[in-house]
Amino acid sequence: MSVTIDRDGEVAVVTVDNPPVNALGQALRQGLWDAVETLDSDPSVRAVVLICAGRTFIAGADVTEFGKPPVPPHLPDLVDRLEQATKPWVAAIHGSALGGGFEVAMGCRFRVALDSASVGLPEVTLGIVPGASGTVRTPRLAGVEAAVELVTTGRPVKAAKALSMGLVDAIVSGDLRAEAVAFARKTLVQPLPQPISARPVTSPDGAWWDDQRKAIARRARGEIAPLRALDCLRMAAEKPFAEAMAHERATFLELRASDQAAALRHIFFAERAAPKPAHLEAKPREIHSTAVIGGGTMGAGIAAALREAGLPVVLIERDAEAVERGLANLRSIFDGAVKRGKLTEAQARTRMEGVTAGSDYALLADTDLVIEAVFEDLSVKRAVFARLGQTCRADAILATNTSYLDPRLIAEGLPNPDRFIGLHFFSPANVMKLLEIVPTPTTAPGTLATGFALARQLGKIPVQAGICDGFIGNRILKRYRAEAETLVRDGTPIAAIDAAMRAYGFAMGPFEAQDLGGLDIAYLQREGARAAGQDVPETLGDILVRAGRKGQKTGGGWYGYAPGDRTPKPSDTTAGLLAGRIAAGPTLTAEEIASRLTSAMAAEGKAILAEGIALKPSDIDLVEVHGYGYPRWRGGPMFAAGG
Ligand code: T1G
Repeated sequence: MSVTIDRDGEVAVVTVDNPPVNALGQALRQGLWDAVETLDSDPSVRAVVLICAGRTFIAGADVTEFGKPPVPPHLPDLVDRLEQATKPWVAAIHGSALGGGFEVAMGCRFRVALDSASVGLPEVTLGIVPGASGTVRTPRLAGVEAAVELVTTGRPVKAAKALSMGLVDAIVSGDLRAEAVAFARKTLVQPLPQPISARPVTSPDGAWWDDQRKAIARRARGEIAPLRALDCLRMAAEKPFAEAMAHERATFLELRASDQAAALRHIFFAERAAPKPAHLEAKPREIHSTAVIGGGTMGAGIAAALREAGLPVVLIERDAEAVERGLANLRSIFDGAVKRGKLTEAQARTRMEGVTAGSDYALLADTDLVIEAVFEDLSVKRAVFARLGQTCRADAILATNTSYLDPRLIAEGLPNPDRFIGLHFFSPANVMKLLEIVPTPTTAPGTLATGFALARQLGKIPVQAGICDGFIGNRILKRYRAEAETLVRDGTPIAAIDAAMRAYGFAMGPFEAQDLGGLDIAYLQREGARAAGQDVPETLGDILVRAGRKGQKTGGGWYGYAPGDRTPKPSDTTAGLLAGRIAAGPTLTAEEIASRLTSAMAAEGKAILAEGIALKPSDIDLVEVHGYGYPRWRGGPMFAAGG
């Protein structure tokens, strides 16, 4: 860690260097404090530029210090000290100025950002609120509305938007240091703006705040920090600076010690550890060309994810008609992104231009990576790999997107099986961040490393899974659903179970989710297992599917649905079909229901760890949070169970 000072005439340049992300640990806080003191007492210095070495401006307080007792100088005091400096400081921002980093920038009189930079206050994503004036100075800098959006969502904004919100004073490109020094020089010939803490703030009326609270509560689904952040922002808009600062600090310290913050820190660090598991030593293969076999929902989603990462894609389907359908699926993904403003028309066109489609496997003769995403049937998949084995280079990586079949059986007879691996994407594959990586006993370390490298290239969270029925995620899902059915058999109403899991933080309960996805997927899976001679007991879901109730797509499943309406309604038909299987039982509270189901997930997780199907508990938590909607602020089933 270093804080160095050099000069450009009457402008001093303070450079912070604390890899990897210039986090504001105690040493850096002290270094900056000393720099302010030094420069304040140097009459030859008339302005100061604060800039960072490395890939980013200060990315926040050092999260690894959160469990330790706070050591001075405390960040709020450092920000005040910067603001009281006798010379104007200009924060020169590149990469991400986040949390305490943006608060330090607000201690400076001006903020100049590189056009590729972003700024934000993501503290709520760590279960806390900004703790060094983020909720108090931001409304004074950019207005209450902008501050509420920035702080309660925790979403950073790009430089252009930051300028329009008033969060930065100028955007520059090219040589940030030179531009910032020039900007600093200009400030010397114009009146200085007031320090942010002294600027007025206008509070919207009570109704506006109430509307914000309702909207944030709906979005938060039990997460505390966003609503506490709103309280701090209102205090900042209605009370004097010092009073609001005291409130913010008290809230920050309270939430930092909370269970939700501990859970969110657990997920934060698990996400950062996931792409580089300790056992991965081999060098990954470089991937410059890819192909996807199958243009259905999963295939098109995977092709879109590969295109998002800038990789050229060959899309293979069995015949011309299916090829057109595959291209249409892909096109509709990009068109949807244009409609949502995520892509421009031109970007969508470029995405499609990078796709070659056909049914001739000869197109794959020189492809680096091929991902199979055809119908979930063993013989169909084996036929695909037989052709890939004849066509592709011996060192091409061949992957299957199977979610239930045994990858070893799919790869049976494949020449050079060391290049084969399971890459289990989640639907929609271009959106869902989770990627289960499933090596077989013959998968080479280099192939496994390539799977992880591909995840980084696609911005996915990779989790290595062993081979068993459903790998990690679907196996736990099966246990979760079975436990939910047991509660129904014991007399707990379906709607009460769904309500309990929504109250726990899930977007949907187990039965609503099945009705949305379709009960027949798991049913066919069970029937397949029964046909293979496995003893799979009849489930309540089987009874419904056999009665034609597959969910929303058939107008009814666990619930009933009015035509054109997706609102689940208790169904007499379902009650009638299941009547004989349901016994009267104790009425459980929502907490008891949630505890039963999440404990069952954790118990299955324990078994998965014991069998070596998952390498560590946090991997299971990442699977559940990024693949199955487990509330992030609960930390995942293993963390929630104290694992
Ligand atoms: N503290 C400590 N370590 C951090 C860190 C932080 N704030 N941010 C990142 N790291 C580590 C990370 O664990 C990893 O370590 C390495 O840096 C690279 O990270 C008072 C209290 C900046 C956008 O929430 O969003 O300020 O695994 O892989 O993809 O109000 O890191 O290599 O050992 O993510 O290039 C608010 C969190 C804190 C920002 C870079 N700040 N960081 O992304 O790299 S709370 C944040 C990020 C706060 C004040 C409050 C991202 C990044 P390792 P990486 P990246």
